[in-house]
Amino acid sequence: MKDVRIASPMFLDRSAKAVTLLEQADDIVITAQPGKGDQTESLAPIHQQLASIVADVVARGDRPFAILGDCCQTIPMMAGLQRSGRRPALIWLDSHGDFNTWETSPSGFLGGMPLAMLTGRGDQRMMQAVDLAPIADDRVVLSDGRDLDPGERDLVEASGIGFIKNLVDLDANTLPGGPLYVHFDSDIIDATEAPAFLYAAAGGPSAEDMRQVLAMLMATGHVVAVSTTAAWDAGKDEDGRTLKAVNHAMQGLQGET
Ligand SMILES: [Mn+2]
Repeated sequence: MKDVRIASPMFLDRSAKAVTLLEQADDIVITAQPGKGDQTESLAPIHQQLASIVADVVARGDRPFAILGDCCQTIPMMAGLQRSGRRPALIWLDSHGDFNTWETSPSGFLGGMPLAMLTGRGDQRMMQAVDLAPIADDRVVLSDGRDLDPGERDLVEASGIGFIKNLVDLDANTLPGGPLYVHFDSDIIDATEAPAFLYAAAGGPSAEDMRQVLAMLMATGHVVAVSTTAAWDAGKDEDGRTLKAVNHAMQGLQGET
């Protein structure tokens, strides 16, 4: 199994420069543009292209390694995996829970909702656009999720997802069995090391802690897909520290196959 890199340089319906900073020369680049309708509907062409590329990569026996502009793009990632017969558990590493619904979200920001959608909660139109069936709660682990909105926290606590508050407590013995899809939102890294995040949350693991946890996950030999969200404003990263911290953490993904 070799890694096949995919870059999806859109932050919802806008272009995401930070993704292009992590791109490599031979990446498969998502080129679809937003379509008609409200914001959720407009993302369908982008998500459909990403899902079909992921399905092709998996069908060839390779591992998709995607650089994403936003966390909603995990939905087409999972859809592509399902389409080619993979049913991985989802390991979601993020300072946020992304477990809001329209009812709990204080801001209405779509990027704060994909993990709820993936588990069958809230608006399911993004799931339906790529024919994705919801993932069972017990096949999902969230860490560290240190910045939850109040209604979102209630939803997480009432759910059956694994919630590991301290990232360094995540270890090979506590992971769900079988194949794993690891999603790493870069904004989990301590913002004192990476000051340009769009939605920074105080505290969190260092880039080096993150590198080690990602390396531990890769070393299980069970990882069938990887994604990273480039969650910073490239225009605000004047000294390049945010890119440097994210690149350091991502070294942990150069793992076993
Ligand atoms: Mn996220």
